[in-house]
Amino acid sequence: MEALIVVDIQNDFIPGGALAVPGGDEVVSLVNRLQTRFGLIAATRDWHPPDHGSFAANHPGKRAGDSIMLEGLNQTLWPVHCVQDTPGADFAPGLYRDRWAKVVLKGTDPRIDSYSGFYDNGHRMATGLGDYLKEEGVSTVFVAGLATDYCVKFTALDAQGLGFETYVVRDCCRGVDLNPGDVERAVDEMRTAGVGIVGSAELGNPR
Ligand code: VGL
Ligand code: ZN
Repeated sequence: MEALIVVDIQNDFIPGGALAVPGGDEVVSLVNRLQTRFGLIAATRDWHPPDHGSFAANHPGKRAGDSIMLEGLNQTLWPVHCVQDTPGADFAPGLYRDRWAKVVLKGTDPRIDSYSGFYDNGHRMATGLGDYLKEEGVSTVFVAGLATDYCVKFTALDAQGLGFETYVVRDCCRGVDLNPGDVERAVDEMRTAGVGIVGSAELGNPR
């Protein structure tokens, strides 16, 4: 059984948003089409409290792009984004959500970030997505969305680590590329871990 995981296609990650991913809006129509070929679709939603530790604004003297240690983990600092119950945390306009079986919220603990849809960055707490997919009989997952070099990458690596046969649908993702080459390196890292890198065109016809 196959499932699609739609990662963080939210207003703050598309152009005009607080943490805009270049071309992030382009994935909306691509992912809509991709969804038609899956019987089980889950989505992740970045969902931070205002006092989240990943926000540069919560660390006096720090700026977005700086790194700090947060509760023992290296943390890249970001602009304030995807704050719970704000428009930036809404899903992007036009994104089909009617067939989503599950939405997992992540990044809700102010003390730790969560790039993966399965675990926080310290692998301390599970979101429940892994157990859910296993209960549903899923053995293979496809990952698409934003951003290739953060939440897509860590979601795919955790899926692979949990024993799912894992693919990233590369043309249905866009990356931050904070440092040029980050997206390319993320793809290499995923491939090395055993994640398949595929294009939506090679996935065959919708069914
Ligand atoms: C993301 C940075 C911070 C993502 C989320 O969805 O890739 N990146 N929060
Ligand atoms: Zn975030």
